[in-house]
Amino acid sequence: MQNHKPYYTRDDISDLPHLSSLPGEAPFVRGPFESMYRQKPWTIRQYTGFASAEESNAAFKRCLAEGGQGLSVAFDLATHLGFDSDHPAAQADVGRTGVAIDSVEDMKRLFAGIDLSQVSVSMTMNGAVLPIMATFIVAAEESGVPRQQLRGTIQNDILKEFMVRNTYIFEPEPSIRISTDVVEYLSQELPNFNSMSISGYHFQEAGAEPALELALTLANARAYLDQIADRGIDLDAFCHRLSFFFGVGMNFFDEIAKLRAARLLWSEEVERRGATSDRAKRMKMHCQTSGWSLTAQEPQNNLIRTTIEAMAAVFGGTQSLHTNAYDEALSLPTDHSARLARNTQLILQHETGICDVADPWGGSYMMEALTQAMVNKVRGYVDDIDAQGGVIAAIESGWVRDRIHESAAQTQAATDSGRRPIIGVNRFVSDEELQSSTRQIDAESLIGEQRHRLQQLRERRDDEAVDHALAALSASARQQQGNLLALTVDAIRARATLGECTRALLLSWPRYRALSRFSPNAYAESRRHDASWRRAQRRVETFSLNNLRNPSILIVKLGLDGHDRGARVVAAALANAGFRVELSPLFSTPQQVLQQLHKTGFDAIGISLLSGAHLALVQELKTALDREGYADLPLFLGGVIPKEDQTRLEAIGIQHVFGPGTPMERIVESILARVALNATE
Ligand code: SCA
Ligand code: 5AD
Repeated sequence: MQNHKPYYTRDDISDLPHLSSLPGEAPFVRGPFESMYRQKPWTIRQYTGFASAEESNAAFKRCLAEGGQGLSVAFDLATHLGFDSDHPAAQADVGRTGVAIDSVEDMKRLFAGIDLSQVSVSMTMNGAVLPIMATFIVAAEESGVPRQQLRGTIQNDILKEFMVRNTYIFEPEPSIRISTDVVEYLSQELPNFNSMSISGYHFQEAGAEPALELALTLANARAYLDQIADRGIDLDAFCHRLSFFFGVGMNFFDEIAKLRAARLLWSEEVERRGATSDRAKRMKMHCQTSGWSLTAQEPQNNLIRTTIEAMAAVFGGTQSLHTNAYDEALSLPTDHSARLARNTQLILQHETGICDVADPWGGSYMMEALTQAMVNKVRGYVDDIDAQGGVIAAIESGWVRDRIHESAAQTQAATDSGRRPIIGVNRFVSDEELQSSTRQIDAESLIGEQRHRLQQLRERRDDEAVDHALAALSASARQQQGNLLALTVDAIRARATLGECTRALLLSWPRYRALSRFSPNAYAESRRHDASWRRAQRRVETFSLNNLRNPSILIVKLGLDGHDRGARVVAAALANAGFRVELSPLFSTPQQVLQQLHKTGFDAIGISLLSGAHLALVQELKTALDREGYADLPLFLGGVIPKEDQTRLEAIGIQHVFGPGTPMERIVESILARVALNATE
């Protein structure tokens, strides 16, 4: 998979222009700072958030007490999509993948007892960036911290939401206005706050290989720079508040090369646009080890994978790092697994001497050659995007989603065929079941609590002031005037909720709906000659000959979970095996699933869920199916499902749960066997 030479020599680096630069010097291949980790090691910043503001606050404090150096907030999906916790569409997802925030009161409880003038806070928020940034600003204001002292980062990278992450609310055009309003407001009001964290991580999680990840990140960054320049913001004064975010997977050498190449390409880009200061040209980045590389089988192996990935991030010169917990292929981290994940970084910082030397790989024949190869490959992708008219055109044409989907499907095919070894999954598999406990979220009492708090907020506030502020927000959207973040801060200060601020904008800008698609050839190209895949295909063929039709399956994404890499790869594999496959739109309700069933019958339904909301959502769908006469329709489930939930899911009516790492032939054969049973009855 990694295309490396057996060894490298002086000839491989003889004409590389970047070789003579030092750490802290343009083009910053060797790191953004001269002293690097000797002066300040990277920030240990663990992504954390679940259930209520209080529970997450306790986790933040534990995190800081145990050696964490910055905070990084994970919000739940309801918050991401602009729903208050009492909204009917959000019920199954409240508090599951992050903390539920409805108002400034929740935000104040989230940071109670934490000094925001001292700790920098990153917030992964894109779709609902206006109300979340506003609640943070007002919470700090009311706790007495001046805006100038607030340090942190808001992700505010909406383009990649349309490409992969899927937590958008509005269509691309208004969404870009929102993100640029946020940049403009923060550049004036919160000079120490990074107003965008332009993300490659999510491309990697969705399946992109490192060069594609970097190319898409830079393409998005260029689109943002165009917007920022249009507002007349001076790049020299501002660029250092654009931050980057990359995933680091198991391609050890290439990942280091990617981070070095990223700095070089960014420095060139900013310089090309006329900026001259080093501060503007030096790229700063956060990294996260790869969630996709973690396995549900023998989860403790993930500690080892994460350590290796963390080392690549540090050798690459990251400024901030999240190390995944070993149980993340099963559920959110427990206190114990979160502690081990953090200790991975503490051990690297304190026990290894890694912080003593800046860019220890500098000058290596191999690393310098790989860095240049990465630069060249990325430039090639960026040229492809430019040739299509830029990144927005490439999103609209489906080019981006198709490239990532192909890359994901090829990786899955390489894993299933064994060409890409994964210990405990396709090599050296162990039968031993290692039980590890998982974090449980008591969503029912959380929703009750949030409902109660929302009621209290609405009773105590001045409704007229709220209506007035929300009307100003709607007007600004309609008339294309004013700064949306400034107006949202006013509304939030008057105690408008996150859902209300979102609704005020939805009056002018409808909710965006995307189509999900897959390509049947993406998976199987490289498996044509694999015996086990051919066998699965033959079984489907036999079914089709016997029944004079192909078996069929509807793959559905339920609730607010937008992670669709798995659903699309499974759809591609099943289609290639000979199934007739349809993929439901993201965020489908049971009602929409029934409509699809009424329109075209299916032999089975495959549900994909990574949000932890499986028990409630599967039950809801099953009840609807039974009511409408589909009680016999076999249901399958794939995703991040803790072992202890499997019996309950079977009792609801799930035939089989497929965890991460299940080979496609096993999925095909087990669905086919069940469908065949129905067909002969
Ligand atoms: C640092 N400094 C130095 C130095 N090292 N100065 C001189 N010499 C050195 N060696 C300075 C910096 O310039 C900066 O000052 C200050 O010290 C703080 O250091 P820093 O390097 O900027 O570190 P930090 O404050 O931690 O900021 C890191 C970064 C920021 C810039 C990358 O954006 C960040 O924290 N990002 C985190 C993003 C995040 O957590 N994302 C989670 C996504 P100045 O500021 O004055 O320059 S999780 C996700 O999305 C995945 C899951 C999902 O939901 O999909
Ligand atoms: N807390 C901790 N880690 C999380 N992740 C996602 N949500 C949370 C959370 N609330 C991590 C997982 C996942 C990646 C996207 O981020 O590792 O794979």
